[in-house]
Amino acid sequence: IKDGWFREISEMWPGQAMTLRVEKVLHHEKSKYQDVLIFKSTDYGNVLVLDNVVQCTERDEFSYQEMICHLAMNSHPNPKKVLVIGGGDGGVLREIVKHDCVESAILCDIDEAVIRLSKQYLPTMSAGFDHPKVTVHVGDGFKFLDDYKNEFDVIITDSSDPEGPAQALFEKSYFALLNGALREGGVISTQGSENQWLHLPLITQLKKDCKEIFPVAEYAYTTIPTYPSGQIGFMICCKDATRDVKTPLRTWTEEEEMEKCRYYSAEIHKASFILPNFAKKALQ
Ligand code: AAT
Repeated sequence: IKDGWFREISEMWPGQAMTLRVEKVLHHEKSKYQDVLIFKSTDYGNVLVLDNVVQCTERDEFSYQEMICHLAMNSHPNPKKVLVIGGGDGGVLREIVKHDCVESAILCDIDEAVIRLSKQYLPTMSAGFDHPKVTVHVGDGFKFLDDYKNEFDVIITDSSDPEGPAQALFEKSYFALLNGALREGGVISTQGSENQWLHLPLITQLKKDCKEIFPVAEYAYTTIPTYPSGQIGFMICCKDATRDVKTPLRTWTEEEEMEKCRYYSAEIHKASFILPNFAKKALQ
């Protein structure tokens, strides 16, 4: 923070940086795994920053949390048991329990500080922790997954970027673990290495790795002002070779959609897999 502005300078997006005006620093600590900063911004509400990278702001988080969740959930005919790796702010949990078919949702984040501080400073997201179907586990997602075989219908990896504690969650061996932990017909979604403007080589590699493990592996994206270049992508993969994840299997009525979601809709679901030519070409 300099002259009242937070600047997200990182080698992951060379030569550019998101800046947000700070109204007040609410909390700053070094946790066991990362530097954790929470500030109140002038225009984006409260902001969670890990190792100098914006994780979420109260104003635009819904576009990411809804999409990473519902793209996967609505690509499954009847998800009952759901796992979130990362997602310590609780926002993805909040979205999962919007599906009445869910019987249990487990979250495994590496850092108790993120969970604790989200409960204090990000109440609209951490509301997800209060649901009776939710269980929380603090630990490394990679290690946690290793203990489960043939267990989950949907697994959502809401992880930070590939630098720092989340590095292993972008490796091919991680996708093999995900595949093993899924039940028949299971679906995953993951934070797909940031975005098309900045990380095409990374995304291409990620898609290739996923394709070697899952019969269905597709890239989708959402728009979000406070992530680098205003977009972030997801890998949506399925164990069932006949599944078309680009078309929602289950839909809400338009009225329910409007009431439940501020970004996601069945139309956006389909549209989010359509890429501009430069990206389409690279990912072919
Ligand atoms: N929904 C908010 C967005 C996030 S949060 C990422 C979470 O992943 C953090 O809470 C962090 O503690 C957790 N995490 C990191 N590594 C691991 C791990 N190995 N196991 C379990 N959890 C982990 C993502 C923001 C994306 C940022 C885009 N620039």
